[in-house]
Amino acid sequence: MITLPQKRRRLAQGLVFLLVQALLFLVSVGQATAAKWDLSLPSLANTYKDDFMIGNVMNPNQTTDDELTAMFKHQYNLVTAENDMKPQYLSSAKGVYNFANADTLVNWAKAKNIKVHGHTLVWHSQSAPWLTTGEDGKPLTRTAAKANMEEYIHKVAGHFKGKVISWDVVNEAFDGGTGIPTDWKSVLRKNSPWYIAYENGADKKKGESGADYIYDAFVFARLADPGATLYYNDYNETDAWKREAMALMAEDLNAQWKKDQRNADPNRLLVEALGMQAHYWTANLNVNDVEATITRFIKAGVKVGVTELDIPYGSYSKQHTTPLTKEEERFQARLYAQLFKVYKKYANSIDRVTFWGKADSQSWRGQGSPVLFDRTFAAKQAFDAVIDPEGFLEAN
Ligand code: 9MR
Repeated sequence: MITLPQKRRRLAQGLVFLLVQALLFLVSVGQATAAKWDLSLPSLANTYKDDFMIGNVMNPNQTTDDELTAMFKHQYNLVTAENDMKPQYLSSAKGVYNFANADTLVNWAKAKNIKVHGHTLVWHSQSAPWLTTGEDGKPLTRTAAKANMEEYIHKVAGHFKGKVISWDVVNEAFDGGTGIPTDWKSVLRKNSPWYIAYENGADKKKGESGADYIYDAFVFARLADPGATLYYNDYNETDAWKREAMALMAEDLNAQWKKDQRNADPNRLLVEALGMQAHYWTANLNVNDVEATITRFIKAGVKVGVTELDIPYGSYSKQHTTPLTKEEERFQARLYAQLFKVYKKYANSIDRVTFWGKADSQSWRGQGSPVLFDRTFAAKQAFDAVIDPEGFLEAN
């Protein structure tokens, strides 16, 4: 027979037990998910200091995060604004410029001695209509669009002069190619508002076309900031047609620049580097295609940049949505190791390798767990693979 005080005591003991269990559970969950950067890891930037710069993206609101900043400084020596230097954010209307957010990022980088890559001056996407389109919604004429472009690039590249080391002058101008092109202009994105405006008033007899906006953009960027290395940047750059189109374009525009009276330095190219965005998938990344692209670009006489690297698990049509198993992580890591072996081989021609995301939880393709650090900011096998590609491939 249990007495009432005994019952109360047992109830109290039971409650204490439950409380302790709940606390232990919360602590273990907290430990498992508390995201924390490990500053004792080897440094990516340091590992590759004799090969190329190592970069990643930042957003201005992340610059007040001291832990993140310490990690960034430890791992990277170059930063790209993930969004805030895109035309849409810098100029919403003619004559209106807002540099506040971009400046926050650039000043943060300067204080930390991290170099800045500018992304991007001329793009069909994320750009205010005033540049290319009239208030009536109709395309501007070639002459009007050119004047707006000159004004925009003069203003923006002028503002960041001496503060960025390089610019993606034109981003993603190609679209829809299949076979290997012999004329790069034939595979341009014809529905880009820039292409459409430049086509409006083009004198076909003189050989003018919508494609001319690309040359103008590079010339305006060179004149506005002669200190910046000028890039053309695109994705799916390992597709045979696009690789060829990008290389042909660089060769053609550089030949045109040689004869241009505005060219003050005949030894300097206009399109100095081709950016491989490197948004890959584990299911179909073929490292031989990556090497073929790098060698084609080198043959075109330019430098190469790996500008937005990530490798989500799966493929575009079959996306992965759960955290990776150890085996999936290993598969992904092996691809990172193979890529970096190739990058090291061509290090003389590669300026930089920039990752597009610091941790899986902060990536625009986060579902596929695409980058080197997981959702708790712990280093994945991919990190080890990048630090020591040969060693990783041997052991795995
Ligand atoms: O990572 C960027 C994401 O935050 C933006 O929402 C998106 C909007 O277009 O742009 C992403 O960055 C893109 C980059 O500027 C150009 N190459 C492709 C990248 C992914 O779309």
